[in-house]
This record gives sequence, C-alpha cells and structure tokens, in this order.
Amino acid sequence: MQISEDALKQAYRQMKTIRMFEERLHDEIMTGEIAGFTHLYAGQEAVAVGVCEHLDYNDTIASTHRGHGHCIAKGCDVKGMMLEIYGRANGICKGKGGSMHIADIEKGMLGANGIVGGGPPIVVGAALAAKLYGDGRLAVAFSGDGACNQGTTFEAMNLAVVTNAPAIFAFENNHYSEHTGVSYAVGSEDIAGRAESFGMKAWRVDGCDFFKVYETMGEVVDHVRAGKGPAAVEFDTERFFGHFEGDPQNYRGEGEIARIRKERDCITIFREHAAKKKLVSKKDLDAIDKEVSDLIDKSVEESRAAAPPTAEDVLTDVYIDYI
Ligand SMILES: Cc1ncc(C[n+]2csc(CCOP(=O)(O)OP(=O)(O)O)c2C)c(N)n1
Repeated sequence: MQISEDALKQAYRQMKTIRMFEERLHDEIMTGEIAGFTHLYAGQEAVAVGVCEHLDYNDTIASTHRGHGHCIAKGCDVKGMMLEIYGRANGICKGKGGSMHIADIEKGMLGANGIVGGGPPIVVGAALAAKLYGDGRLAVAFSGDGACNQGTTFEAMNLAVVTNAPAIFAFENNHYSEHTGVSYAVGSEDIAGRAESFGMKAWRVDGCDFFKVYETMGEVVDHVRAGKGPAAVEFDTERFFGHFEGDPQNYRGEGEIARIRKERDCITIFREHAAKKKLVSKKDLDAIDKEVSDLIDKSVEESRAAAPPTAEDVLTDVYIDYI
C-alpha cells in the first residue's frame, strides 16, 4: 500500500479530531447548553477517514444522522461545526442545521441527513451529474446497516447500476440500528452480497483498521474512476456511544462496550500498526494529539461565547440556489 508519512499523519490527525470532537461533545451535552438530538460517530473514524483520504476536493459525499465524522473527514471547518452544533449564527450552516444537518456544498459535503436512507438517492443524483459533465468526479453515500433495509437504498443501487453512475455505497455496519441488533433486522446479514445482487462489485473489510480500509478503498475508487460502474463496500465497525446522546444502551451485552473499546479501537489499532511497522513516530502522533486537543478547546470556548441567530434570521436561507 502506497501512503506517505505525511498522508498517514494527516489521516491520524483527522481520526483524532473526530474522536476528540465527539468525546468533548459527549461531556458538553451534559451541561445542557446544546439543543437537539446528537448521534456520536466515535469508534467508526477509520471508515470516514479511510474513505475520504481517497477523494478529491470536488468529489461529493452524503452522510447520515451520525455525520460529524464524515464532515470532518471531507474537510469541513471544525470550529464552524462546533459553532453549528451550539446553534450559533456563525456556524457552518448559520446555526440552523445543528448536529444532524451539517452541510458544506463547497467542500462536496452534501449534507448529514435525518432521513435514514436519504443519502443514497442524493449521491446517485450527484454521480449522474458528474457523469453528464464528464468531469471525473465520483460520489459516496455513507449508510448504516439500518439504512441498507430502506427502499430508497435499493432504488438508488439499481439506478446507479443501470446508468453506470460513478457512485460508491459505503455501508457502515456497526451492528445496530437504533436499539435493534443487525441479526434481528437484516435478512441474511450479508450487506455487501445484497449490493452484488444489484449487479455491482462489492467488498467487505474490517472498518476498525484504517490500513485495511485505506487499501480496499484504493481498489474501489480505482474501479469507479475507471468507469467500471458503481461499487459497494461493507465495513465491519463499532459504535462506542449510544444511538443518541442519552441512550442508556440496555440492549447491549454485558461488558460489550468495554470489550470493543479495548479490542476494536481504530485509534489504538492505528498506533500499534504504525509503531510495529515504524511508519510514524510516537512523538509525532503525541504532538498531533496535543494540537487537536487545543483546537477542540478553542472551538468550544468560541462556541460558548458566540451569538445565536436572531428572530429575523429565521426567514433567511429557507431556500438555496445551487447554481
Ligand atoms: C426514514 C426514517 N425512518 C426511521 C428513522 C428513525 N431512525 C433514526 S436513526 C435510525 C437507525 C439507523 O440505523 P443505521 O442505518 O444502522 O445507522 P446507525 O444509527 O447505526 O449509524 C432510525 C430507524 C428515520 N430517521 N428516518
């Protein structure tokens, strides 16, 4: 696998930013200062980063209700995101989207989405536009194991195949849809196999290992950019927090969270692999931790001090013009 030391450091920086952003949010939400629903992505960082490291600035992604990781991995401004989650007027969506609806069209981040299964149709539209313009862009839909059961996802996969659209369906199988286990909710449990049955090539990979995700995504992106049609990847991953903040997680097995945090933490796996193969020094990784921690501290400080939108602001940005 070809990846430079700088690119590895950047990938680690992104994963660590997602982790610290979310751990901090987990604490800050308890203060009552943040309104609305928040779904944390922590545990799944290797997927967002391993996918987005292969994307160009002009490629597009669509996210889910668990969108912070995808936004950060696609290059959205971290302070702007924190301001947004605090509902501030200078947030990335002027404080009107909150945690679940962060979008940054400039960065190719077409939006987090409160509608489960909402991303795949959007991404097929973006992929078809890219095909029409012939500009070589591709589009990625992140979806959960729950979203793989939605009719919108089936229709999107079928349309992508029949139109040979440059779309990638990235299924993050974290084993739960809200509080329902995948063994109960997903018939056959073979999500990649479902995608294959629509006529596209599909891969399965351990989503907790950045190196495996990165390597697999290299093949997937090459396949799609070469015009060989859409593709799907099923990532076996883990959700460290509850479905939403405040979820008591009674449905999880005894010791399950402690076990996945010990054995399946993508940050630990990254550090161990980097040390074993002598890819990046511990000193450099520790320096990144410090840099990210300072950024998160500042973003929370600024968000607390910033002003919310005014009553008049409610009437602006109701519609937007994409052209
Ligand atoms: C169309 C629709 N149906 C139901 C819901 C309620 N809902 C919100 S999140 C969720 C579970 C999604 O599970 P999954 O796709 O596996 O994503 P994860 O939460 O595991 O990241 C459901 C059913 C919704 N938001 N939209």
